[in-house]
Parts: sequence; structure tokens; C-alpha cells
Amino acid sequence: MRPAGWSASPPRSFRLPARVRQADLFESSPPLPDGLRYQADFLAMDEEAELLQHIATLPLREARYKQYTARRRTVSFGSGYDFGSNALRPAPPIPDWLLSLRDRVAEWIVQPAQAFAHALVTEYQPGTALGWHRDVPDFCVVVGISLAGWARMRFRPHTPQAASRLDPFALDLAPRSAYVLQGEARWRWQHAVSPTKALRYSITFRTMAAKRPGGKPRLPPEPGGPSEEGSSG
Ligand SMILES: O=C(O)CCC(=O)C(=O)O
Repeated sequence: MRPAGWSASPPRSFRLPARVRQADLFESSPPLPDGLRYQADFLAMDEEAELLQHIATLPLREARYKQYTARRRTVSFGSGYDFGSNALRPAPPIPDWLLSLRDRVAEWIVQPAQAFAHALVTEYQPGTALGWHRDVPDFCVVVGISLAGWARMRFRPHTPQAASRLDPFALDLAPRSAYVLQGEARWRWQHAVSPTKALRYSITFRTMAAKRPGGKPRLPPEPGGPSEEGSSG
């Protein structure tokens, strides 16, 4: 059951205030929420180039969210998420060329590599955005790698109640950087990607949420555990 005071979707009036702090990751900036980590230069340029060559061969398709077809194009591995039926669906296995990157991601955040059973490759043509969302509860930890262009990822509290205490902020994602969303950053915050200025790709790896008997994802032991949600898959 969802704790009182936490709504499935923010009311219309819940908008990002005009002043958004930029998380510039220097000591003087306010701390990032627990569970959000950012690593510049996670990949070398030749590794990025090799990944982009593989991505160029993928059958990317516009992502579908119920009646809405997004501009961003994606391909899922391991499992995908069908927003029509709100359920996971089978997807081709994670290809070999992504496995060493998955190993590196797993080592970075000290998780077993096999726990990352899902990978999503996403293309953002210039001007492509991703709206506010919290990832579906079927997934747990999210790690994203940025390739080619920059992106600005914005964060706001998941509920209007929390918005009175916590300021929204933005994180600029450099090409070849990595970020992780887990814990508070994963469950108590929403994120969005501003329209990209240049072609960008991301590779996101996700662990699967533990399941309750009956197959529904087990909620994390904190207020605001997953309920509704947006993108991914
Ligand atoms: O492209 C990214 O790094 C963000 C992806 C994302 O938020 C999602 O797929 O849910």
C-alpha cells in the first residue's frame, strides 16, 4: 500500500520553479540526494567510438507509451517494458558487446553483473526530450552511460509535499560519463531530460526489483515506494 501523502502522479500545478540549482559537483554545491552518483570520463574515447559503431547496427524504434509515441528511439535487451499492458515483456539477451560495459558498471557500484538483467539503448536526435518520470517499479537500480552529445538531466521531488523542502536541480551529463540512481535518488525524485542540443545516445542498465508472491514488484522499505511510473524499457 502506498503511504499517505504520496500521490501517484503530481498535480498539474507541480511545476519546476524558475530557479533550478545546477549540481556542479564541486564541494561548494549542495549535496546530491543519497543514491545519485556521477562519474565523468567513465569511458575512454575509443570505447565510446566502438559502442557507437555497435549502436549504429541496432533496430532502434520510437518508444511507445500507451497512445503516445515518443521521439526518442530505443531498443531493449534482457527484458522490455510494455506501457500498453504495464508489464515486462521478453527481449533479446544483452549482446556480447555490452557485457564488458555491464561488468564495469557492476564493479563501479559493487553489484553482481548478472543483477543488471536489463539494458536499454536510447537515441536522442537533437531537440529530443524525455518527460518527468520515475522509472517503473519492476526495475530497481539504474545506471546510465552517455555517448556522443551532452544532456541536461533535471531532478524534482516525486511529491509536491517533498517539493516544499527540497529544491529541484539539474545535472549536466557529459559524453562518456556515467550516473547511478538508487535509494532516495531513485524512489523519491523524478527525473527528466531537457531537449538535447546534439545527437546523444544513452545506455542504461537496470537491476530487477524483488518480486512479492503473485508477481508484483516488492516496494522498497521507505515512504514513497514505487507506484506509478514513466519511462524505461
Ligand atoms: O537517457 C538517459 O540517460 C535517461 C534515461 C531515462 O531516464 C529512462 O530511460 O528512464
